Amino acid sequence: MALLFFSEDDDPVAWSAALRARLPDLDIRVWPAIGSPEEIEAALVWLPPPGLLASLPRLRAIFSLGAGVDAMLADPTLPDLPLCRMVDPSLTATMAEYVLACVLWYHRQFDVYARQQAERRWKLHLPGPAAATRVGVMGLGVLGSATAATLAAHGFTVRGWSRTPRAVAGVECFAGQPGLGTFLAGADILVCLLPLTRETEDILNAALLDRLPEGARLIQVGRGRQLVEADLLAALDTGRLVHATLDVVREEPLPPAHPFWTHPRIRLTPHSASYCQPATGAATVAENIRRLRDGRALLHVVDRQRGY
Ligand code: NDP
Ligand code: OXD
Repeated sequence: MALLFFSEDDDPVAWSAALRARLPDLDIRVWPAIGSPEEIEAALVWLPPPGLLASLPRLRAIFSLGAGVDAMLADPTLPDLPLCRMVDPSLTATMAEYVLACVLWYHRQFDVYARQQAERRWKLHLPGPAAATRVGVMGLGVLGSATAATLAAHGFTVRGWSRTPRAVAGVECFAGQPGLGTFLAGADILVCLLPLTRETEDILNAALLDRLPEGARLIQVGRGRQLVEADLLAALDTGRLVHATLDVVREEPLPPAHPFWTHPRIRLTPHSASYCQPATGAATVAENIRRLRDGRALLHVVDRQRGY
């Protein structure tokens, strides 16, 4: 079986080595040297150009190098084949680590000290205990539930919100529209770990931000199109929000003239919150390739109706 590899962000050499260590006979074709398209039966991809997957006549399954598959689902030519997203311990651990780092940064008032330093002001703000900081995690899937559990283990008061009811040890869980208001009212720091779907596009808007406690902070690690950027700027101006950390934005890379670059209450990272190590990610992909060969059910298949 031949596997197409396409990614502008992931290292094809490291992925090929990690896959061959598990499947020595796997024929890996790294884009653009794909040989004959008729020989390719599976694809391991991140942000493939629209139309690429449709050009492979004998393709049987698509494996995403990322957890979120919104970009692939937006390609109208995407073949109607099983689409499997990435679920991997390194992706999960790095996301929990990133969000914990951001929450600690806010809890210990480092955003306040950064502003004070710019003003050459030396003033102590004693933080309360971690339990006094309430963190709300939107999305309690693979990444959200592990992140919420990591924050709770660190002593923060954590609540989570999902589409359907979920249970995470040490986390107060809310679901759907009926649970959203109470969830938001108790989130001093709001973390967005939702997939981008029809329902979650523009979800971080003025109406939602208004339901947060005065002076809340936002950590956006989901997808850029979930945030209404003008509403964020307005909420920062009025003080409804005091600071935002954005790992994802509507247009990536962020255009040079965008106001986020220089905003004193916004901190940016370049879509780097979490990443999948080939050494562990290849285990999931190799297992799915074995299943494909044997005709068994694949793991982590996306529900296209739901959009995630
Ligand atoms: P999962 O599919 O495992 O979990 C998604 C969660 O979101 C579920 O709890 C789901 O609810 C909830 N959800 C979906 N739609 C809604 C809705 N309309 N209302 C309320 N809750 C909703 O995804 P992952 O945890 O693996 O990944 C989440 C997202 O994180 C990815 O889709 C991607 O966009 C982003 N991501 C960002 C990265 C970065 O580096 N910035 C890296 C990796 C991922 P339910 O449990 O009821 O199904
Ligand atoms: C992902 C991402 O979805 O890196 O995995 O954004």
